[in-house]
Amino acid sequence: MLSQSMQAALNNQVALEAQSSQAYLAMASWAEIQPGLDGVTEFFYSQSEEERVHMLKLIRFINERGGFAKVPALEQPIITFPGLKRVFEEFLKHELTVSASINDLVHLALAEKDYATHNFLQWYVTEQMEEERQARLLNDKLELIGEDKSGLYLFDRDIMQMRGSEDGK
Ligand code: OFO
Repeated sequence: MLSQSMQAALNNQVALEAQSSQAYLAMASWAEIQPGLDGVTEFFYSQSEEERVHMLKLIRFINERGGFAKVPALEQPIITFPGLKRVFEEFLKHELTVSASINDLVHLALAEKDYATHNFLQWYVTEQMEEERQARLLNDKLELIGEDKSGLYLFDRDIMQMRGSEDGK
């Protein structure tokens, strides 16, 4: 059985994962109407789907442990960007926020001696390490490329191979 405080904290995480899904959906939609960003478009549609799965995993866990998962209201995320660099900066910023939130949850689980939740959260800890690594790498690549058009072409072509592992879904 989840404590009230753990249930509330997990429900906050549900909202954060939903917000991640919305944010990446908006990035996909923005990229889709830019010329030549097919790879980036698919990358963010796929990221958005992954975040929805992360949200669902939490919802199922909360309910299975005797709590009540609250489906959150949706906030409109950032929908337009001055350029690709900003998109990926926001991506990294968002992932760092999610990682910090997961860390707080792990801390709470240990403080409450809720080892079942602690065990459940390890999947998210691993996932966040991978997503942060990927977001940093993509930002570094864009930094190197700068305004070089052929570099951006290759970036867009190669990004699909950088999607998270399939078991990250
Ligand atoms: Fe939910 O995986 Fe990142 O945010």
